[in-house]
Amino acid sequence: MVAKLKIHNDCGLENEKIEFMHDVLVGLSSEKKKIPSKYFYDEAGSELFNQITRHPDYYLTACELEILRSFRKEIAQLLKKEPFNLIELGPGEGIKSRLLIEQFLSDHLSFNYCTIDISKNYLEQLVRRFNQQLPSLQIIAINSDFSDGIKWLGNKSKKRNFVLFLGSSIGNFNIPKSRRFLQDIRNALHIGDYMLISFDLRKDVDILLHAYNDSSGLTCAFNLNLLHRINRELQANFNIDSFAHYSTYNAHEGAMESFLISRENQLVTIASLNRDFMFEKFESIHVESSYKYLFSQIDKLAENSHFEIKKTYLDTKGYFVNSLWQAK
Ligand code: AVI
Repeated sequence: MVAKLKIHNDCGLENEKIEFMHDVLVGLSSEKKKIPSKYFYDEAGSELFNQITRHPDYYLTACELEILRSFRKEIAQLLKKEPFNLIELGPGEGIKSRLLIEQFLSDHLSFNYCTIDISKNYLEQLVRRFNQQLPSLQIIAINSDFSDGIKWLGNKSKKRNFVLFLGSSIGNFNIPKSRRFLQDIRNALHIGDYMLISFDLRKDVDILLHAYNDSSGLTCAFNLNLLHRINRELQANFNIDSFAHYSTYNAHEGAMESFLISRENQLVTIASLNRDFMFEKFESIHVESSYKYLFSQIDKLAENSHFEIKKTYLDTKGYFVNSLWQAK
């Protein structure tokens, strides 16, 4: 049977370029320059991110795969009672969700797979791959941001929902934003619906520093690719070689923080914004924060967004958590 493909993109993506222009203008005009990390993921950035997830220094993906392999049977047991929508927010290459889907299919669970991503390119590749690898799977692909996509789904289906928010993606939001985001998801769900959400835990700082300064220079290329993207899409003239990648750990925030640092005094023109931006030597652009969690913070986030923590799945090193939440 051929899997069904529907890509829905009626959630207002036309404004994507305007939003990008706005965020770059505001970010580079601030006293402390910044650009949101969501703009890393153009085609080249997504490919670099895929390579990072396979690199041994970036331990996060290996830990999460170990957890999913160990506990997928138990998760399938929990879901077998009734038909459900498996909803994945930001599937990436779908390697993690595939582990669960294969288990669910082999246990004959009744479900369809809805995947939501801002990147149309990512979605198309994923759907093509899943159509080949998992031909009996019913797929709905929604090209939108997470909150719009989940609202759209909430209105469409009365079935039990099981949301996957994997890859420690929540870690790229600060704590207040995480809380608002999780409350939005909770509001789109029904009482009793489930969410499997992953968090990278606080750990030895050296391990964190290696993960975000990997020995092959992938993270460096990933961060600098943001300037390539601005050059291409907003007609800018960043000289990439005159910026350095710098990632460090902020112990008080509990976050890895990444910056691009200007190696010299320089003027950069962004033609589509009709603006020049001055960079002094050693001036930084903040490009990403990756929050690392204490167990108490995870408990508080669940409580504040009206979820109950049903299970906490850990990898053997104790680096990473997949937390199973149920909507209260
Ligand atoms: C997607 N996100 C959870 C990754 C992280 O660890 O913050 C993105 C990333 N940045 C550098 N390496 C990976």
